[in-house]
Amino acid sequence: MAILPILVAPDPRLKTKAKPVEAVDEDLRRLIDDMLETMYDAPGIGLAAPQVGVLLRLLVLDVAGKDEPPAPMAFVNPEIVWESEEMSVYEEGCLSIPSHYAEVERPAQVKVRYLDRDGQKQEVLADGLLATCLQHEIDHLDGKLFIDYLSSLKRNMILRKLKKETTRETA
Ligand code: GNR
Ligand code: NI
Repeated sequence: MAILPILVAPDPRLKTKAKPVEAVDEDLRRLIDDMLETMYDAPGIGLAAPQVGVLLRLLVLDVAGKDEPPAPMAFVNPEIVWESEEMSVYEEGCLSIPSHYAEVERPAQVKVRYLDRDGQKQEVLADGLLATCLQHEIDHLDGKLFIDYLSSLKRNMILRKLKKETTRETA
């Protein structure tokens, strides 16, 4: 297992549409395990492959509460096949946008079709934090970040700050 470096915006790889996974094999399962270890270490409740520089349609998450046992999940080639008309608002953060948080409105429920880590077809009807997190992660696979839902004024303010911090670190 390994902890992978997480890309921070603005990085062009975070704006790129990821390609479907072609085979759920041992190499992919190793990547899934490394992504889970990276997510728990961060710590975060979700992580999409493009955030670690791998442009594949793959994400991991664990939305179990503090007092619950860990519930790691992996979604390969996930697709939203239904979304509710009802919307819900969550305060979102992103490991690729450190220290910035904002309320985002999304469908309250979604049905997602995907392959699990054994390559088996699965479907989940998600609500609550799982629905929000799945949509946030699937957005990453399409090169979309939660700041893309904010006004351009707020988005550019955040991006300017992140850029400044990155320049300082590499100076
Ligand atoms: O750790 C995370 N928390 C979070 C909180 C609200 C909505 C979405 C998320 S996902 C985020 C980790 C991350 O950046 N995943 O891409
Ligand atoms: Ni994110």
